Amino acid sequence: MEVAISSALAPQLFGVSGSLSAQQLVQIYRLMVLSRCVDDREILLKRQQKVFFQISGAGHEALQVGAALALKPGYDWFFPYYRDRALCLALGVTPYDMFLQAVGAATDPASGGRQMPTHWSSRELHIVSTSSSTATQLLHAVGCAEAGRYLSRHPEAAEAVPGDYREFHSLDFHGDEVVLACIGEGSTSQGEFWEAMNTASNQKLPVIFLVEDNGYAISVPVEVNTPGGNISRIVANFPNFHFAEVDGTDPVASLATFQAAAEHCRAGLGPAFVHGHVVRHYSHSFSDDDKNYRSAAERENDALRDPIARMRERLIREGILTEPEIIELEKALEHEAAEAAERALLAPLPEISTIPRHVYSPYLDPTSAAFDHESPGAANAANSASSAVRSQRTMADLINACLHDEMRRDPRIVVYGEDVADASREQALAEVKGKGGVFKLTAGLQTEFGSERVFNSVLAEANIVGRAVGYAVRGMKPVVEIQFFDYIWPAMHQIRNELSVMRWRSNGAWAAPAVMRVPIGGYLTGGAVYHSQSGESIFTHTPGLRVVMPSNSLDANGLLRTAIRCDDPVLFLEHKRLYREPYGRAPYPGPDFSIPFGKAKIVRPGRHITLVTYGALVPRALQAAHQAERQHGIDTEIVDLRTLSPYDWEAIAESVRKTSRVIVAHEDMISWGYGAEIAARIADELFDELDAPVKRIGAMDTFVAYQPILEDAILPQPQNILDALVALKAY
Ligand SMILES: Cc1ncc(C[n+]2csc(CCOP(=O)(O)OP(=O)(O)O)c2C)c(N)n1
Ligand SMILES: [Mg+2]
Repeated sequence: MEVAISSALAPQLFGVSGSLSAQQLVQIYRLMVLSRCVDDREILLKRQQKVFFQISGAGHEALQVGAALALKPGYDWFFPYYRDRALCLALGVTPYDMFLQAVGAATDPASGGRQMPTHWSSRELHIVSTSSSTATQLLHAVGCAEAGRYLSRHPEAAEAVPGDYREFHSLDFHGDEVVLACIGEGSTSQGEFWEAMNTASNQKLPVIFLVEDNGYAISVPVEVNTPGGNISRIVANFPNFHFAEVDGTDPVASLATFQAAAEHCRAGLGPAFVHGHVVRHYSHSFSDDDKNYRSAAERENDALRDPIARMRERLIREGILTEPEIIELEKALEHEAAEAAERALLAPLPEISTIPRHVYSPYLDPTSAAFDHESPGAANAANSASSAVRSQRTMADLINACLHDEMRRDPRIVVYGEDVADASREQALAEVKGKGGVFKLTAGLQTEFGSERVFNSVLAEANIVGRAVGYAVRGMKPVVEIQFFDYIWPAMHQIRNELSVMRWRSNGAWAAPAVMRVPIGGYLTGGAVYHSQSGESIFTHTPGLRVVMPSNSLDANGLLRTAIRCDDPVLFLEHKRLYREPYGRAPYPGPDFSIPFGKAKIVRPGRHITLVTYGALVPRALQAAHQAERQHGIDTEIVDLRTLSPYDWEAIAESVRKTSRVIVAHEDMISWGYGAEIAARIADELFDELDAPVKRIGAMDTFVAYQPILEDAILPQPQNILDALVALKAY
């Protein structure tokens, strides 16, 4: 059979192409057996309680070795899942590397002891860090393929630029690179599988989707997850795909299948779907016993399809190796695995002091002076009564202006989301004004920067954020929009388990510094349950994510610039009610105006009470403070936090030391809200400074209702703030 083989091992062992030689077949067998030996040794270590988790690739080896040998590590890109031991071995991960992860060593190259074994990662080999979540990685693969295509068309975007995140992300790309994304058959039930297939198909992306079908998802058989029991039949109508179904216990057939799939992708014809039938030779994991849910006959049948036993027989049958030679080879591999395990058990363990390392970028600190370009000229002009009313720009204007400025400056930025383009059908732009977002925040971006950089996504929030992870790990800067905060939840899995933890879990090897712009909040009169939600504390509770919430035009402009130029993922919350309010308008501050994160602003100095707040409560607090002064002689100091994670503890503490009385006010529900953390910390660290209890103001513990009299009662109003100021002053 004619197959071309290329991999880390290929040049010296296989030559460039030609039929498989005896030596090549032995090398394939070697990789398969080595994978099994590493699994078996790891199982032994688990029994001895020297490692803490085990999940094996046994039964999947032939399919995976076939995939690896058809692709190029360090050139193509890989998004594996936890069963892909033989794949990773064949790509160049060593047994020693694998055991380092199993023991949780400091020198574990995949995660430094942070992730379970078989959660692969290698920058050098282009294996992007994977989580335990099933199917999330497929969307990363799609974003990665999009980024590769973009970079090959715009090589200037790959150039490093000093002074921002681009300095720390070297970009490499190849015009014909392929992305491999692997998944079990049970996990194809996840929405993210379908979302990834959708975009790869529509955009003809060079992604090979590999479904490793072992017939079970833990204890759940394939027919429960897949109607009719065969995923190939269900996906068959996706356009632009190359489809293949293969006996994944046969490495030679598997290799040929991947070779053809890769050719389709490299030629730019679209994605490929390889459905490999394999067996799960052991139970799901060490913690599972399949005797509890599989019949003896079924298990015996699977055992007969063990790819290693089959390949062994084939080598003997074809006269390539004798039985004694096979026994000798297997012994040598067993010894190799045992020796690697022994060495790994002696490896140094991680220092406790290293735990916080790589939660955020160690290269670029968005709280630093490097981001402090809050030009006093611009700020003063904004506050000055003499500035022309016409030059006063809304928050919506200045966010849009910042996006224009930054896209001009940085060719790595792409902007996408639902309805963000001016018009997907470009020909319409000759006669129409363009949509540019439901709030018009992205208006004109597609017209200026083209449809490759500004485009409508599919209507699927996990798709938006998952692809952003893929773009960002390649060093691009996706600035995506989630249309309403109320609909961020389908993306929550990607935000929490992928985007925010990518850097920490890979011990700094990978990062996903994307920006998510999200309109948030109520006070809309009729916004109701699904267009008024807050919930920022759910995100400030996620390590690795920066959370920003400006209250006025200038802050929005300067903070968005910092969000885009920094090296961490940022959730940028834009209050819908403030987009076009007369409050907080300002002249355009120029293309380099930026505000560091974690720097609060005293929007009203005062002596009697500190009011810590942010977002839409800033203008409401100002109104209440004005009345408190006029009617009751209470002098309130208002601290606008501007960024919620990190937040400016020093500014809060300094103000509380001065006033000895404090209220924390926010629009979100009061219980378990953002104010709970701030109030607790004040009570803890500033107890001696206080003359009264720490008070909180927030919404009622319900969703926001449609009928305006209900909405008014649910959300905190200036009158509630005024009442609290008066009560606290009297305490
Ligand atoms: C989102 C998510 N839900 C549930 C789990 C728990 N879980 C881990 S593996 C697994 C079964 C996966 O089956 P399949 O996709 O067929 O892959 P296989 O393990 O058989 O190779 C489940 C339910 C998870 N890791 N992630
Ligand atoms: Mg399965």
